[in-house]
Amino acid sequence: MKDTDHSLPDLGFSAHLLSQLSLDELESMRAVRVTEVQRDRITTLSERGQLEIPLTATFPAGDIAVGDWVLTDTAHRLVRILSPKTSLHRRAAGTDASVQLIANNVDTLFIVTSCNDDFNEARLERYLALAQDSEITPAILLTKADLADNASEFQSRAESLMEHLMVLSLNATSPNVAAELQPWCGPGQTVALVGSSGVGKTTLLNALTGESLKTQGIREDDSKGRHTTTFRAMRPIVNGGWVIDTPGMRALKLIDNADGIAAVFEEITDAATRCRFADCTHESEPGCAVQAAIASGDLDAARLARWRKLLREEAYNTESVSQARKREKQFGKGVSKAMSDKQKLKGR
Ligand SMILES: Nc1nc2c(ncn2[C@@H]2O[C@H](COP(=O)(O)OP(=O)(O)O)[C@@H](O)[C@H]2O)c(=O)[nH]1
Ligand SMILES: [Mg+2]
Repeated sequence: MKDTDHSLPDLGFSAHLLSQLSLDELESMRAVRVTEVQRDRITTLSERGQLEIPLTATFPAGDIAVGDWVLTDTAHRLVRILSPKTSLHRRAAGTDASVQLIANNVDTLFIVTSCNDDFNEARLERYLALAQDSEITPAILLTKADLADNASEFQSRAESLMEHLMVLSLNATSPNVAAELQPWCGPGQTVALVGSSGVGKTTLLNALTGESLKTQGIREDDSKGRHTTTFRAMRPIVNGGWVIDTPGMRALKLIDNADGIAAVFEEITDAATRCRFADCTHESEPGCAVQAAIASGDLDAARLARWRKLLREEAYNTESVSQARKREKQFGKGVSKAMSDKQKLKGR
């Protein structure tokens, strides 16, 4: 990354972050933005340029996300992580029931899919719920519109996934693409790219940053371990703003996103308020407004099925993470009790 000067507003510093600093901190500390998180250190950027800060046990890598703002003291030590305005996180992949931070302080989530078999309503709804829940503006980027003869069909299918949803059909390889995305970029703005392998994320990233990272076809975040060495990083956009690439976001498991799901499926949540029974399951109860909407063609049965599935999944993920946390806590208590018993024995 170039070591150019960036003002705090250009870096995305906002009132939300400023309000977290005391007068003392304002005078003696520096707020810096995290552009890369490695296992043992973070790379940050401030008005004074780039700075690498070693991580310590107090601030392990798992607690800091790309896009975070942190406070540093005069010796460039990490003092505090400022509470982010928005936070993208998911349930970690695999059986390990933990939460994984993806990126913080993102303003717009570019959900990238292509006008081909990659297009999958259920997956897009999942990303939309994630964005809604984090209060990040979502925009769907439909790449490879140049290769499809039915791009407008994909466009309208995408638009039907949520009220007032911004959908852009584009050719990610065209020289105009950065200009087309400009409305969401600009000084102080942070965008993140999510989507499956092969949909054009690296191509878009290169267009936005003017860099030329290698495009990878479909192998980049293959679950079979053929990972490339790409890591999450925040990069400057040519005409201002920042873009965060999120490699390895293929298996997206939602957690604590019930509100986001309700917002994406607003027409179902709305209809449900008109059901005769408050605990209506929308299966076969009399007076079910959701089933009535399906019968009248106002609601798509497939969409209802996807809503149910997503809700079930989300509940399962949220529950297993909270169970795991409880177990960890109990284990922790057991350990500290054993320790204090030991101390008592020693003291005798
Ligand atoms: N024709 C065309 N090719 C595209 C488009 N977007 C991506 N590609 C090509 O698709 C392949 C995968 O792109 P890449 O950016 O590596 O996808 P990523 O895995 O999401 O990072 C590359 O060969 C790109 O040139 C598009 O809109 N139109
Ligand atoms: Mg890529």
